[in-house]
Amino acid sequence: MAKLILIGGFLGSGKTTLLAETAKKLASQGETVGLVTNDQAPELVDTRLLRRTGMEVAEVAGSCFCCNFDGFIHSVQSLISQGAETVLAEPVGSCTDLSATVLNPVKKFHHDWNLLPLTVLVDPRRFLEIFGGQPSRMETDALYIMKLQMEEADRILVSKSDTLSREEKSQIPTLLKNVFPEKTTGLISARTGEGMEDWLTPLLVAEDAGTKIVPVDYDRYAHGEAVLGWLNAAVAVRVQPEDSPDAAALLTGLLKAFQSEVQKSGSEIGHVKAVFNIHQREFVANLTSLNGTVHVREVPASGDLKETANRLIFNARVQMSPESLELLVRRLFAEILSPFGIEIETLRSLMPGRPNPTHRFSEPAGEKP
Ligand SMILES: Nc1nc2c(ncn2[C@@H]2O[C@H](COP(=O)(O)OP(=O)(O)O)[C@@H](O)[C@H]2O)c(=O)[nH]1
Ligand SMILES: [Mg+2]
Repeated sequence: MAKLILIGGFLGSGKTTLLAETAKKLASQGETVGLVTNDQAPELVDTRLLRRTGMEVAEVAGSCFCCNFDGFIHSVQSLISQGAETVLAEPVGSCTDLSATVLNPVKKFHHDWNLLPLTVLVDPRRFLEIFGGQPSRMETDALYIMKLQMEEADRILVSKSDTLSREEKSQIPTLLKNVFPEKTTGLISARTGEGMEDWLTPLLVAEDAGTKIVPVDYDRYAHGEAVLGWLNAAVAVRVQPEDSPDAAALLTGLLKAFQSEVQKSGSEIGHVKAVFNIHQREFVANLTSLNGTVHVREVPASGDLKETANRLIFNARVQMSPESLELLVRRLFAEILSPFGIEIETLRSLMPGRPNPTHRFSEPAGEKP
């Protein structure tokens, strides 16, 4: 039976990174792994990053898994038919109610798959904003989505444990036990591997998938999603073969300029991420909060995964209107990328629509026969 694992959690919580590390770990044990990414629009940084694992990646773009359940099922089926023994799927970060709308429908309609428990990741800073009394710039209904994600989870993992102080490393597990006494919770770092074994080994033989369905106020959920403007863009960059621009500096400049512009309005950032390919080198950038640090790194390009086009993929989810977000991004592209001839191939900015799930179960589906 093919295994299906969903790893949810809010924007920037570390899902894609954990998916990639889990996929590599399972592949090293001889398992064939397939991956599913998900977004409201095409041109996904995540898909590009996960293809680097060398594993098959299917993309459900244009709608979340719950609102396009058939598209999700089709992606999983196609990966399994190509030989995947385990499928790892990453739902949209602002998505919740997955137990009622995805896990339980899968349990009911797809007995031939081994559905494993729903893991939800939470960024430690956001966790401390919600439960540790720290101030938050995030809209209350976006925080409501994060709370629902944790409440419906079968496993809660506070991510990026490598960034925590000693005090936080003891404070967070205590808070987790107090708030979610009945759940399996823990700390994890996909970067150092801390907590990976403790999470994954029991997960692979667990049977408690989608055990919790929580009441959801869809007006608050829709509002929490709608406060985030969404933008996905792909830009062709014209650079002469003899020119060797400092791509890392350029990408850092772009994200820092973006950050300081957004800081003027104080709008919280969910996640800004970019992949920049230039002269067959690949650079990845991330920013996961308004006052966070811009991280840029070069990732080794190899063999078939070498991207030959000089191209920037840019994804931003920010608490501002899609129109303002688009104006800002177009202006910054023109200013910062001005040393090159650029051509915007695609640019979509949108406000996520009201979630309208294909199925919604009010009770967990019965046990497998
Ligand atoms: N320090 C640290 N950073 C991490 C870890 N996991 C993810 N990140 C960083 O957090 C940011 C968001 O990660 P990503 O996997 O794209 O999150 P997603 O939006 O939930 O898919 C990126 O800059 C990652 O490099 C971790 O375990 N430790
Ligand atoms: Mg992701």
